[in-house]
Amino acid sequence: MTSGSETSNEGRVVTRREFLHTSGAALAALSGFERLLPPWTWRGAGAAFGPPVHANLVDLTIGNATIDLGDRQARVMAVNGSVPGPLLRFREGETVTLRVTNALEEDTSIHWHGILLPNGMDGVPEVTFPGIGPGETFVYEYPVRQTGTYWYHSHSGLQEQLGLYGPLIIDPIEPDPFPYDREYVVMLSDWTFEDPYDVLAHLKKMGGYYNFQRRTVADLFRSSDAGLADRLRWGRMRMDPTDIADITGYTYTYLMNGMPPGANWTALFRPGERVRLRFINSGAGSFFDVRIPGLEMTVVQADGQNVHPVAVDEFRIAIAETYDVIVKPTEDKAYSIFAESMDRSGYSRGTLAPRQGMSAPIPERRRRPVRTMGDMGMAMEGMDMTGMDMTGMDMTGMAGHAVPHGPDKHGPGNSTVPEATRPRLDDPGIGLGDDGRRVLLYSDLRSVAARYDRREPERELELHLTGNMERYMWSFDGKKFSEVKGPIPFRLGERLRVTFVNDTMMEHPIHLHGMWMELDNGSAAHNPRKHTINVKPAERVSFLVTPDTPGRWALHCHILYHMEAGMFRVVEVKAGDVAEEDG
Ligand SMILES: [Cu+2]
Repeated sequence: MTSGSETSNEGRVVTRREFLHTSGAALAALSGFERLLPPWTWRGAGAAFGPPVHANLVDLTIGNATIDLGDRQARVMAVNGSVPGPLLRFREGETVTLRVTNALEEDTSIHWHGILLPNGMDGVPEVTFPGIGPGETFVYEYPVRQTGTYWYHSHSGLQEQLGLYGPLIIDPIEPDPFPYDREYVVMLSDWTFEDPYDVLAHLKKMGGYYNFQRRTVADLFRSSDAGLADRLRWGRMRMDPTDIADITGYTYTYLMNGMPPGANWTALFRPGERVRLRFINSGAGSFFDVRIPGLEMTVVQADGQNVHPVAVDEFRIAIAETYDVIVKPTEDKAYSIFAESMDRSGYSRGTLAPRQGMSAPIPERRRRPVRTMGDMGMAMEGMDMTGMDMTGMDMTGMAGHAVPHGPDKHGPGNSTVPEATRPRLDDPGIGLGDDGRRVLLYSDLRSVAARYDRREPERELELHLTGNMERYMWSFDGKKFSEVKGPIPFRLGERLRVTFVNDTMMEHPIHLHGMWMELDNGSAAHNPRKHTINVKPAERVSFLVTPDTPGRWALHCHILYHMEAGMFRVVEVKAGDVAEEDG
């Protein structure tokens, strides 16, 4: 969805003046030396972003705009007039300057998601800088120390839900270790015509407000007494087994590069070419399951970091994650790029095609998944399964090593406590893995680069992900951000293991700013580096980290409404001894 702008013709160099013209009044000047890429890098994708901004001096303006979204007009907040905002391309090793002007009547900010940079450039209001006031310009400047697919977004209130996000790509000096002939960004997101603060108010009033997929009474009584026992257990947990996502297709329109499914965003290819698709989930409240029926996808990058190739039929992309895949369509026909929301209440869709105007069948949406005993952290041993309807039940990991939870000390901010928690790295996730498709697992991810810090952790830290769905309270260790006294201390240069324990029955994609989390998935020296780790219900998962940049960094759930509700902490990296953690 562009702000009524024309897209540039394929293969033609766009002059600065034309670029300004196409981007409308709310747009800032594109200054500096513009090094436009070869046309193949953006041909076909231009409909979403216009030409990429490949410069080390960039002006961005955040303002209100009205865009077409299917047959409706949407009032958005946009970067340079479009949603998503412009595709920024940097080169490894250069220092970039981004002048961000606020044309809104409220404060704003931009955070460069997954980018390692000096603390003051991270763009989180009240943590790393004061925010950008109306009419002000903030100048971000930082050296580019990494490569890969990333994104940027507002870190102020719920602005991200209104359209303040865009893709960011860093080209490596040495080419990536996998060949491809062309590439596209595929940015997935969600849009609601409701005011995001109304959405939050609805959720606070009733956690299941947008969940209309509840099992009917007939469903519940169809099976047996065991089914009834199951229902009573769920009732005690104050959660319905069909609560997969807080916010659903009831209010959301799912977008691909800013376009609703009917607009059919299209990426062109010539048969036989290898096409790199850079998937980014910039949704505020939606996980997507991505597949391209008829094509195998080879995952080559996760969170911007090269991984040993993994061939899959489908992958789940949590909020804020990125995955790069290579596909090789050989036939002269169209393929659907299908991104089904995790709760199956809707989808985002586009097409890979040899020519514009083509489409392929859109897959049927699958049955909604149902939360299981495993998600509740129920130990299965000794339970009488006789007469229980096991259909759709997830037994994955049941044989795995489960850790008894112990007493809950998290207070009213935590309404559920799993009996046992365990790693779920081999678990494809709810609703996946039982239909014969090869689905990407976290345990499949093996970093190409070997770990640079081989030390064993000298310190360990455990953080519980806690919540109360009914009251829409979300927190770490039972305390929302407004209730904690100080930051979590990290010592500069230490080797630290952090373990997340998910006490809730929802997935939480946890993002740590300013440093890589080395996901401990059994790949040892090749554990993948992640900026966002999706933690499944009743899961216990660890990462290792060597904090190398001083300052206060945000740690939070990337479900926008969970973060706003309080699932947010600050980590402070500084030299010297680590004080007792402030409980
Ligand atoms: Cu969350």
